[in-house]
Amino acid sequence: MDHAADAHRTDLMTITRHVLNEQTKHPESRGDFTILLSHIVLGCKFVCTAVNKAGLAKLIGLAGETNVQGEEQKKLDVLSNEVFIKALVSSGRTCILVSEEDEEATFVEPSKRGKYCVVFDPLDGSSNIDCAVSIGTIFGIYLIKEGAEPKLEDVLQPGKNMLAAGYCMYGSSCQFVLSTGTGVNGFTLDPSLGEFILTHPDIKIPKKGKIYSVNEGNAKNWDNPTAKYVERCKFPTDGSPAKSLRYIGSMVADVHRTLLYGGIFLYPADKKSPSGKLRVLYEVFPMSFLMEQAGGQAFTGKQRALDLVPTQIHERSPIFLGSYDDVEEIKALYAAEVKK
Ligand code: FDP
Repeated sequence: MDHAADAHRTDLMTITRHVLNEQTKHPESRGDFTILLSHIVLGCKFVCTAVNKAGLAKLIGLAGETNVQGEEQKKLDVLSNEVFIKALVSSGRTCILVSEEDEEATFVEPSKRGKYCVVFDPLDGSSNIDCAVSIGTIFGIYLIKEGAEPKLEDVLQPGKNMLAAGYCMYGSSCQFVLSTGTGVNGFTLDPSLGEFILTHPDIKIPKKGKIYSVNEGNAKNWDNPTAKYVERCKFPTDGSPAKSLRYIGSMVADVHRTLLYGGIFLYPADKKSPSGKLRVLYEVFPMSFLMEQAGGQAFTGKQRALDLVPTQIHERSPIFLGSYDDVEEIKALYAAEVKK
């Protein structure tokens, strides 16, 4: 046995150690955020295990329910939602929970209440479950005013007011990506230790990318700026090489690749879905928060995504996010369209 190598394994930057280090920079902190995060991490580890076992355990398949978006719910969706609700309530640090799977927000009973609101999609990309493609959990965290009674308006805030955001991707490895507003860090689950280890410190998205990611099957219904942008990706007019197309159809996986390799992910509005498909609170905001923190941009076709003020918890918005220069190009196309 290589004892030196084994000893080294205990000197790793785990996610808990990382967050505790961050906490020491805020002397007023009582550790509430660290406790909340450890409960989110626990939920992710549980879902990761369930996702890995799904094919064998026959957990996949319809649970016979439809969710609030009218989509068929899979068993894993139901399970993941229950896991996160229980983990978040039992942390004793939350007061309002908004889940993609629940029509109404959950107000935590007063005896278990804390000051954080968590908006989340427990299992995003669920149409990919049956074929074992990467799926993930997305979350964003808001803070309520000290001593105030929690109310729905506390979660109907622009994304720029989020305190933290992140996702966990259940892929060929389990990756947890987090921003608390001071950059972005990526952690990989070491299954032998059951710990997320810092493997991608201070992620910065390349300024310009070589990949575009979109469901081109919707092209006939796109507006002019989106159609023109995608055309330029394929037939650039400035002498640059054409971009490659990569589209998994699972937001966490498509955004994760965009964050690491650069490029642009777009889910635009179209004639059939004038507000796009993706949900503001628990898809658009957390991913936009991470993109900006990594040096990229996120745009709705009209404004900076994080400036949007949602009026309903399950509201949707078009979204263009990724490398700074690539998003700048689509912004210019929309600005030109307005001037016409
Ligand atoms: P899914 O429907 O499989 O749950 O919002 C959910 C989402 O997946 C995203 O993860 C993904 O980016 C998008 O929808 C894919 O939508 P299309 O199938 O319309 O491309």
